[in-house]
Amino acid sequence: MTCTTRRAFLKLAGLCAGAGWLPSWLRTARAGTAPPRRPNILIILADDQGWGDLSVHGNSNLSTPNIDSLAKAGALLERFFVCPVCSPTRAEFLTGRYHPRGGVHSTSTGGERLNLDEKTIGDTFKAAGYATGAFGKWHNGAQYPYHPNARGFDEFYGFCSGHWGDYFDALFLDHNGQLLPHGNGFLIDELTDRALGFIEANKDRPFFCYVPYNTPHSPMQVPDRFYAKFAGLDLKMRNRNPASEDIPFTRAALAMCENIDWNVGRLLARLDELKLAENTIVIYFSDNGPNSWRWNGGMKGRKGSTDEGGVRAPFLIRWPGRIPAGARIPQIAGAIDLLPTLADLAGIPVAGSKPLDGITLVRLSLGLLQPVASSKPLDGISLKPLLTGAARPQSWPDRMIFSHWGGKVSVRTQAYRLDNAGQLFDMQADPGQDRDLSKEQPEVAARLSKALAQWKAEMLPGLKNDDRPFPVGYPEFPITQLPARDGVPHGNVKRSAGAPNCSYFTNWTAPGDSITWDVQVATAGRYEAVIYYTCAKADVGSRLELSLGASRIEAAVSEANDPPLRGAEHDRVPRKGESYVKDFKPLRLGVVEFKAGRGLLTLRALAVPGKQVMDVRLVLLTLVQ
Ligand SMILES: [Ca+2]
Repeated sequence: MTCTTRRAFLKLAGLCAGAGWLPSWLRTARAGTAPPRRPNILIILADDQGWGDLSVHGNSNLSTPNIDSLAKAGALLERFFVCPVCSPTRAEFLTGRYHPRGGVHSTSTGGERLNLDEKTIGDTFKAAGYATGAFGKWHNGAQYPYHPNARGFDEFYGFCSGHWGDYFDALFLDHNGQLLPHGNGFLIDELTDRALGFIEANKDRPFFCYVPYNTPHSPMQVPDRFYAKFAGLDLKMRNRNPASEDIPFTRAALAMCENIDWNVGRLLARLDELKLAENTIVIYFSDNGPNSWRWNGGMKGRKGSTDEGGVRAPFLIRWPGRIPAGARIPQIAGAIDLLPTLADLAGIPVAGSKPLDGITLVRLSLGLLQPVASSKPLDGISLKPLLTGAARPQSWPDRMIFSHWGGKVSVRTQAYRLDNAGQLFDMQADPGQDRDLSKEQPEVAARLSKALAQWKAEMLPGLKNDDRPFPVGYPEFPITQLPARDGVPHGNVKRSAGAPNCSYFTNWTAPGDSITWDVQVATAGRYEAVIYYTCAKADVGSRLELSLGASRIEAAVSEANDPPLRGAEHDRVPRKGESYVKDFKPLRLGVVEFKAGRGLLTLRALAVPGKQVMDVRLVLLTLVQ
């Protein structure tokens, strides 16, 4: 804001105050009293929980009273849309922008990363003076400055990958970049404990607490006391094609959802105990459709699909006294709307969102608000008028919300969905997408087809041409984790599972084999190099080398570490893509000097006396100077 503009608004504010027009809090602020504290924000995000996996939506197979209570005390958005899979939804929530704009094109091997020139909702609230914390599955980049600690979150506890291999005493969690040997108890309970600690520690200042749980995503693990009810349960409500349903999987998923509900109850109870409930906005939603065929309101599609069942998610929001209790909001909305909505509710101006209203401009002019650093144009809009009841339904714009994954795109309006194949569905008369109307309503189909083609042309070209290296070596964040997920195997080396996310490298049998990471060293200097490994006793004695450009360091494998695989003993149904895990131990290679710049960090063996060198979970590089 220029000085002239600021003076103009000060004058306006003075006139308004003189006319008694300003709200009472602003008048008291001008008289020297502090304005009311901004609302705290608590956002709980489930992973692979479908719209149908809540009792508030009519599923009598399970009971989710704590989550449901948010709708009783606040609002439920009946048509809330996210992406077909995890990382793009998180990117859209974080930025208020469609995920291709931020470079997210995959769920692993670096394609999940959110471009560094994007600003996040964490940046927005941190800049406005909030304490910010994230507790759970990040899934938008692991290496600093992709790490959540560089994306606006003061505290992070969880993991950055798309899934984790074992939820009990989980290995290798990340706390502000520090690698933790193992966690404590069932992961969702532990993440909640951490979030509770954050809330308590920041109870006297505004906080933004993001709790992205990683269930009911597979592997299907849940404590006995939640599973017992479902172990032999006769499911009353089934998928629209019952023959497609994997009943044991459904039972496990529902038990995991009840565990989430129990933890949501713990969070809400703590807000009550701390007398924060009245001034805390609580949101609950999920990141994509259900991860199996189970009851989902008769909708077509599941996780991975751009049809309604793949992208419609639960969305509940509570702010006592501000959002009318029991509101049901039929207007379509999406994850792209959360940044502008929450900023608007908290009175934080965001560049790129809708034009600022007069009150906000006055508050800016008085210095009561700090404008957030300029960000890029948003795709989402503020839902505040809908949530507070200020909007007249007839004046709300009929929007288009686009869903994309893997090159497939569909578009939703209030009345229709045009699917990836060009079929048109009346979503009010035919919510299950059974009857294509594209021939009967060609003008609607043509209008939506044109919009969809424009969206594709704007968003998708070049999206998969990902040439981003993995950054290493920032003095303010000296530890870089380079997991197997982000490496490339060569020769005989294989991944331990089809999904790279929590995999390790195995079958490293010959000196011609290697493992590489495409890295960008930000700071020239000395780095301590550590490999997390396992090695059978009979294979001890290999010699290996880590190199980058002309720099290299050698080490010998002198100690066996041969723990059993973990995970299967906790699986309620056999897993498919995810790797089991092991208690990998550190092998310290020593200190090596790297130049700044891009290169291939390479692990290779110099001598292999046994059957194989080792299994490798990750390389840890720490800038020591
Ligand atoms: Ca997910």
